[in-house]
Amino acid sequence: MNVTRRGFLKGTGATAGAMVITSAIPLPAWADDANGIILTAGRWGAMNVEVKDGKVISSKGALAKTIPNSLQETAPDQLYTQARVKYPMVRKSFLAAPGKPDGKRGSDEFVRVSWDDAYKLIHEQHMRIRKEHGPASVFAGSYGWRSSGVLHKAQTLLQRYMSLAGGYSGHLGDYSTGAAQVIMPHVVGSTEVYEQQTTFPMILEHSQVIVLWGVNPLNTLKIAWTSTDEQGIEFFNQLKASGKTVIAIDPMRSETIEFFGDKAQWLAPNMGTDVAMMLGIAHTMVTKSLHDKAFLDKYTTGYDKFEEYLLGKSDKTPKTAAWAEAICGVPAKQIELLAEIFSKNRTMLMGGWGMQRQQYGEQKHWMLVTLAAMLGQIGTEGGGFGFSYHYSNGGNPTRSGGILSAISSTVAGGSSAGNDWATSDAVNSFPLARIVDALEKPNTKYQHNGHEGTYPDIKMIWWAGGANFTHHQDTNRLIKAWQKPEMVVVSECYWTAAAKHADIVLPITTSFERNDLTMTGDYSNQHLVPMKQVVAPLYESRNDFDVFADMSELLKAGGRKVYSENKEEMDWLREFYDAAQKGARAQRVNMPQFNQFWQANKLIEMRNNEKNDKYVRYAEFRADPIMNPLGTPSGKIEIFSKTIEGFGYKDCPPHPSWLEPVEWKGSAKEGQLQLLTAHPAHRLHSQLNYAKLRELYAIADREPITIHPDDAKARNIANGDLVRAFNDRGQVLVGALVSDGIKPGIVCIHEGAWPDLDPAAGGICKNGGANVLTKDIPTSQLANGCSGNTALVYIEKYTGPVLPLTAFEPPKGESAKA
Ligand SMILES: Nc1nc2c(c(=O)[nH]1)N[C@H]1C(S)=C(S)[C@@H](COP(=O)(O)OP(=O)(O)OC[C@H]3O[C@@H](n4cnc5c(=O)[nH]c(N)nc54)[C@H](O)[C@@H]3O)O[C@H]1N2
Ligand SMILES: Nc1nc2c(c(=O)[nH]1)N[C@H]1C(S)=C(S)[C@@H](COP(=O)(O)OP(=O)(O)OC[C@H]3O[C@@H](n4cnc5c(=O)[nH]c(N)nc54)[C@H](O)[C@@H]3O)O[C@H]1N2
Ligand SMILES: [Mo]
Repeated sequence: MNVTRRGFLKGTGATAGAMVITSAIPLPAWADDANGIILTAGRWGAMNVEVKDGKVISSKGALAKTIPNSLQETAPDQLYTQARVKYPMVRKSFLAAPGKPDGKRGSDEFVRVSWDDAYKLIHEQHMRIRKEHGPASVFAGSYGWRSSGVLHKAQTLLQRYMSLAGGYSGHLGDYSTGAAQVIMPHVVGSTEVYEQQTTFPMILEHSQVIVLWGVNPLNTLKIAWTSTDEQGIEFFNQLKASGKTVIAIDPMRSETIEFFGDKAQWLAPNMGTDVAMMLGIAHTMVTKSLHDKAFLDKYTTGYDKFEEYLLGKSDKTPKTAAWAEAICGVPAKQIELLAEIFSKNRTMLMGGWGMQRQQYGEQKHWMLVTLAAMLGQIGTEGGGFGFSYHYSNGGNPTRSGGILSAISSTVAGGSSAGNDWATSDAVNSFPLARIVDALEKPNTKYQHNGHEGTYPDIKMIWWAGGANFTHHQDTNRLIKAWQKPEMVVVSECYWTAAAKHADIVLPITTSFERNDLTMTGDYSNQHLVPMKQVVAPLYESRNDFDVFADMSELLKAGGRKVYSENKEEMDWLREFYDAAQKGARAQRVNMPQFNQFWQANKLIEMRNNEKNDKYVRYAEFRADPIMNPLGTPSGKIEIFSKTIEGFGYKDCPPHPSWLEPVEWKGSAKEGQLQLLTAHPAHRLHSQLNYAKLRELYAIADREPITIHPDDAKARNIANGDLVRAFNDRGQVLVGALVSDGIKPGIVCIHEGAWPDLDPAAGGICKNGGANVLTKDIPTSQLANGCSGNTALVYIEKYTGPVLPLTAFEPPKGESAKA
């Protein structure tokens, strides 16, 4: 099959010949159609996509692996689901009276319009709003896991357009590590969460005890921000075979703990009580003199003040193992044993992020670093702590070779390059997870990391590449606040709840309908993968790049040229590739010429670097803390932070402390359970919720809720029952998964099910969207992170009317002709 002959590249800007797939391409063993295999990639890795007669039949991972990755099989679903947005659509009453909020977002019908009419409508309202209210009233901080790629970067492309238009309001931080990424620079001088870790080979060679503290790598390593290099899950598989001691601390028996089986010890603390548990371990260490005083003296500051708290000298409460047991529910004997095991072995504490996505989340990672400092193994081979082993294959060594550059949020050179356009970036940025707070309280002051900020008065929102109706806490509060702006535009491939709550929805291509490039492994940069277009854009979908380039033309004649820097898709890719090739050459790694690479339909694997293979985080600091100080004010690990003390935040004291969250076991009323919203195995957040994979996990056609048998029995709930989970923020319909794999008193609904609220049935979410129940509060004033794991709920057997699922159905008016 000669793909170009189908002519589907027409108008995408791809150069002729770019997509010629010849039979000379070496094929993976599973393929039987020599002409139809196209290499591309997603967050979930490099994929071979099988095309027949212009239609995608299947997709499979392109890298060898031991453990299959379910997400790689979803290409046909991604393209052909009924949930695709097919045409530009406008909310009926918005079309009748643009720019006048009427409280109907989410309940109105949609009307199909032409692309030109959609552009014109957006442009006119955008210009009016900008003129009346200034650039800060335009929110373009659009967050989310848009598809992989260095060109088709939805947010960046949106911001590039908004910069040309004169600036916008943006965001600070993210939902992932909101708390940790702000506290860690105060403690160790870097964010830690997005950094290369002591490598997997070093762990396998040197570590004796590996602690999985709230980490579920078998799930979370299925994806990476760039594209997974797939080495992380292989590492955990090797770790399992190694016979090393693995201890997993998690309120739920996660997929990872299941995977390790009897090769790991599972300890289940109550949710959100890890700081108490760690304090119990620390206290035991001090009383048994197991802590490394020399390390604490040489490499840390403020331990003495922390020890006063630990021993109860400052607050009359010694943080003994028995004290900890009463809070975390792990027996004191086990806590004491952990102190012995950790301190007498080379121990690596791997910390996940779910536990910092909670009120006072900052304390978790601070305390874990403090514990590691007391163990004195930071900077040793295989010892210390690591906060990115479960993410983007953080322990895979960095390769030698080329790294792709990417499109930026401002046009090259800006005004200095001779165009008279402002290249203003964000004019006001506020902590991302506070967006509903900002909508509710425009022009109000807030605290963030020692600074005072002021929320903008948001009148226009353009969201591209994120699913904020799934990702944000307290959906009902969000729905209300979302009625306020004068215009909401959503660029989407699918009819997500966010799209259904917009005024204007623009149909965007999936990554299979355009050309791009990606590296694999956020730290390793192991492969460079062509993300080839696989099929023609479906329906009237367009690339984000083209949408914003077109919109730029409306800003000013010639604007498309300025936006695109006069380069189309393949020109950009060639440029990014050439930059990588140049970088590779500097490291004496050869990469083929772009044309040759693109024709070959093959990825490039970068060369191993022996030095990087042996990378040990903090080794240089350990070797010489004077010459290699940390980026903290003292240059040392700060167990007490004078900077944070100076902020005077009651919700973030100057040393790691146990603080009781507003909603947790200790504050639960009779019948209330704690809600865990872990990340899902067969989705990336909300992405792929519509896919066939859903059959692997859905119960009674709903998102499952994991319930301990004791909690189920007390409520007369059986496995497979429909369950109503509720609190004063909302209610959801879920399917009961009764299992002893969760601590009693806790239930889990994985984040990411598409909200499907039914106004006719009391607003119940028919698809089990976890965030209908969660609390929208900041972790603290320090970081203002997301607290999606802070919530109490009631559950009961559902006995109401049958409520068919509508989550994946397009809204009313979708198929109407323009
Ligand atoms: N309760 C609770 N809530 C949570 C979490 C939790 O643990 N608990 N986790 C939080 C975390 S860590 C995160 S990162 C967030 C995730 O939140 P998001 O990143 O917003 O979630 P995704 O479902 O990945 O949404 C990505 C969206 O981009 C769309 N998209 C994909 N490609 C393109 C493209 O090329 N162009 C455009 N325009 N759109 C595209 C997809 O269709 C999808 O709707 O959720 C957060 N929310
Ligand atoms: N398959 C898949 N992979 C993903 C994602 C996805 O949605 N699907 N999301 C990606 C993104 S954006 C991110 S940010 C990362 C998320 O990575 P994480 O934030 O680490 O993932 P979570 O599932 O929220 O939490 C990890 C584990 O912590 C446990 N946990 C939760 N609360 C507590 C607690 O209070 N104490 C203890 N000890 N454990 C607790 C959970 O039960 C879970 O097993 O994953 C990435 N990888
Ligand atoms: Mo995340």
